[in-house]
Amino acid sequence: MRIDILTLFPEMFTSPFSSAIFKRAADRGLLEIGLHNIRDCSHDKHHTVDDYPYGGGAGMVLKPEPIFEAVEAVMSESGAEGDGSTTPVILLTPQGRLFSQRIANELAGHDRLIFICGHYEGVDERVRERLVTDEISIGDYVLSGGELAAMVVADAVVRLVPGVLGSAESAGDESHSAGLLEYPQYTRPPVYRDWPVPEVLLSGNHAEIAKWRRKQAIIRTALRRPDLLDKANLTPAERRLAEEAQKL
Ligand code: 6GU
Repeated sequence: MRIDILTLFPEMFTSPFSSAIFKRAADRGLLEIGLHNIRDCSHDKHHTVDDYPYGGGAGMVLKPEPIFEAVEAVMSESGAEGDGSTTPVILLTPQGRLFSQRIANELAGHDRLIFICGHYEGVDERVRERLVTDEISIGDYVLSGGELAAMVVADAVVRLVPGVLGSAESAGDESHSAGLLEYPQYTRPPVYRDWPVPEVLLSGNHAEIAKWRRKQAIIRTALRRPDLLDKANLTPAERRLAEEAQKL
């Protein structure tokens, strides 16, 4: 997978991208990241990237020319996607669709992604209308720019690329992928300060352990994120368990 990121602050990405998941993916040859300073595509002598909004009002607006040129440069650098589908050009903005595991899965199906990090009061609407194919927000709060959001989205997507996670990990069994929160986890010691690990986990009975974990995941989801239960695949007995948990 190749991810190109257009930003006014490329240096924000250097530390996160040189550790953990991103480093691992790059070291394995599964990820290439291109960081591009939008300012490099501004041609006037002051390297202007923003301007006053037409119609007046507070704040500045990112100009269209540097963003169009940066995307066009990146696109022609390495062409379209091998599978013929169009490369998503994603604007990170609080006005976008709310990011989710489903969207992460969707994006992980592409060979290439282009992220544009919005800033200031916004970007010229022609960027949205004529260049961007998707707009994503990571939640209902306001960040000062799209950079941290781009990192969040990139992390969630990159870990879904086959081979990035070790075989021991794998993205299949964790929170949200089954529509439920993850079950409680324990490791050694078996008793810490009088607090024992649940007996069943030490039993070696894998069927019982799987049953216990499923039950815990349902109870935890019912208590913390009942909104997720509607979309979770529960048997009638599991639905009753969830309803009982919610009464507690
Ligand atoms: Cl993608 N950008 C900004 N500036 N704020 C946000 C966001 C994005 N997602 C949530 N808040």
